[in-house]
Amino acid sequence: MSEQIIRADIIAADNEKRLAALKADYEALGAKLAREGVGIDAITDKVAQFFVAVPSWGVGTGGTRFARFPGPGEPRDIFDKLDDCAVIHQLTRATPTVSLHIPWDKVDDPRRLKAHADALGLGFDAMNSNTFSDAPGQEHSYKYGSLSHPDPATRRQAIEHNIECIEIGEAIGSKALTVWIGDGSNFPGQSNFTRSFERYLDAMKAIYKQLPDDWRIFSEHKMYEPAFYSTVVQDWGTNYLIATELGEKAYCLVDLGHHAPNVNIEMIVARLIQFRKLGGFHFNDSKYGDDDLDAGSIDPYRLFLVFNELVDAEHRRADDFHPAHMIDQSHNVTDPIESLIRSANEIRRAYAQALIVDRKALEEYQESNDALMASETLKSAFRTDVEPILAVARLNAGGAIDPVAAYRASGYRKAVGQERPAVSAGGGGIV
Ligand SMILES: [Mn+2]
Repeated sequence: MSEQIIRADIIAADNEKRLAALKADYEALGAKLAREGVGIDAITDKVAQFFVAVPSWGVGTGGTRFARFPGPGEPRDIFDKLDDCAVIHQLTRATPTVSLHIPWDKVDDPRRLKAHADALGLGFDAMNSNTFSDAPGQEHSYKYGSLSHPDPATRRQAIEHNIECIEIGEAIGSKALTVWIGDGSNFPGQSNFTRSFERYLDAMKAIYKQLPDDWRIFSEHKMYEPAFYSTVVQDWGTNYLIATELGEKAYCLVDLGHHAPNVNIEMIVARLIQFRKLGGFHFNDSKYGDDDLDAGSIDPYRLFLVFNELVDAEHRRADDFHPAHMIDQSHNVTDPIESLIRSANEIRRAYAQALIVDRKALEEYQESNDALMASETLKSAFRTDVEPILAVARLNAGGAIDPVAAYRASGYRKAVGQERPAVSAGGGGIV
């Protein structure tokens, strides 16, 4: 039995207030879905088995390029971060794993991380390396790049850091490494596109060689920022080339915020699935750039359309299809725990809506060129309020019917605000 941070009676009391209404709503939705030939309990079971990893850096207050406004009770170290992650999972039952960031989450002995996570009933998802900022005391600076840096010693240092991330990951049960680099240039002529990419590929091959057989490596593309003219791994095409060059354990990671506005991300997802190179996601939402807002908060339809591709792939049993689901967000004006609870729910909502799409009808409309009804088939699923399904999935697994309400009722933020004195560091930020 894992340690429960929020008292069970607080969750039970909040659930009790909402139970009768939920039962009625679930029954009504069940009747509606039954008329459409969909069994609600099967959907609820699938939703309950859908999980998404929380980023350790997401539980601290992030910031912008201009300022950071710390909130009360911010985690002081990775152990506090794991406690906050456990609260999210306890209430949502959707986030049993945490994705770590090295060196932000580095401790003297990784077995301490494992022991703390075990006690909380948490596991670890992909490890994230950091060669986009300089750690205190490191010999070579990443100001002008890391894995693609012109200086071989700087590249070597970046390679070794990634290998260290794998070693820490092995000690705590992780099975994947995510590599995102900030390498690029700010001005035309500053760097040679071809030589930079050659150096990057060579460095990634050196990391790949050290990857255990049962691990995967995810490369993450991003159009711009911190570099504003060119970026070495700037789009999914380059990312696909990387994954192909490296080998069968290499996959592409899609961060929803790392594309130009209006890019058809769901189509990128479909392409990567088709060619067996979709490694996973960093879920978040954005309006202008890499805004790192809560998943589904700006464009829930886009999130649904991404999940429509995932469920389509699941439905036709696509080859080598087992994407990692992770959140990557930065919270500037909300309580990070509340934002992550909301995102986990929104991600499950998109999944549930995609599950109730009438795929047979959709295919028939596609084959007969009935554009209106094909589009309407998706819209009809998207319009369905699946909240009762999400709430019952949480409730049956021991979570909260309304996780944000239960969290607020628990007074957790106030309590950790008293226990944890404000710190200036802590490794938040936008990645
Ligand atoms: Mn990301």
